[in-house]
Amino acid sequence: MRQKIVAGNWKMHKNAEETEDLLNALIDKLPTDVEAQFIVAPTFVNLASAVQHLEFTNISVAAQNMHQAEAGAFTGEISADMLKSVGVETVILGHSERRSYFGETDSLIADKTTTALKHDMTVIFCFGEELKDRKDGKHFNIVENQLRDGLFHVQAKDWERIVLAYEPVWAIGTGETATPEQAQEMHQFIRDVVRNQFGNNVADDVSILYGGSVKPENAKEIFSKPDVDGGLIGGASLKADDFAAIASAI
Ligand code: G2H
Repeated sequence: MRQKIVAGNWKMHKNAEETEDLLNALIDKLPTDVEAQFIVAPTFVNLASAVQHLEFTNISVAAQNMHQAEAGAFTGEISADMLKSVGVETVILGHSERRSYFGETDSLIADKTTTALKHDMTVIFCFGEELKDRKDGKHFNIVENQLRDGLFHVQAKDWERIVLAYEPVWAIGTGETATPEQAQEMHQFIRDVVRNQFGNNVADDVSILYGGSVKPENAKEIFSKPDVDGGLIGGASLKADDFAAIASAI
């Protein structure tokens, strides 16, 4: 049985005090009676305190990125071991902002995924097409290639620690959202790609989240689609009321 997941990607928002305030509000407001996993991804400097703060709650903590190497002379970078050492078990990899602003390629994201899995971490693997790809009718090809180049090297047994997050780049932070039908069409395609490569068990069990301008107003309809197992939420995860409303829509 695959898991329903609502994750908040805080991006480069919230200092230490603001992080604590938002976590307190989420502890108060997130539903406790729904069968879903809730995750928040604050910035690196607030991960350790967030893990401590959220102990004994139904909310877990993810990092927004990590380096692929075990350790070394990589100024400014953070390793899987460092994340694990402060209690972080999940990492978001391949977000389109990492791909476009920091030049992350499919092959780099594949390496990061390998390292994260080696450390028994769960990977929220982000991918999705740009607007020009969709206009050119290439969106299915692009998405399939991202999956192949980023994840086909992962052994079937390790897929229980992979969560997919389809995020069409044209819908990220733009206010523009894929329609529920567009999301379902792509999620079904993604599950079929996984099925062809890894078989029914992996395909049926992998959670596929939708990301891109999910808000309280559109969450319910998007989440109602059979192949949408939750969401990766950016802007709306920064307000406790909005994130709680989205979490309640799962
Ligand atoms: C996509 C999403 C979170 P937003 O980046 O990953 O952000 O909900 O602001 O579009």
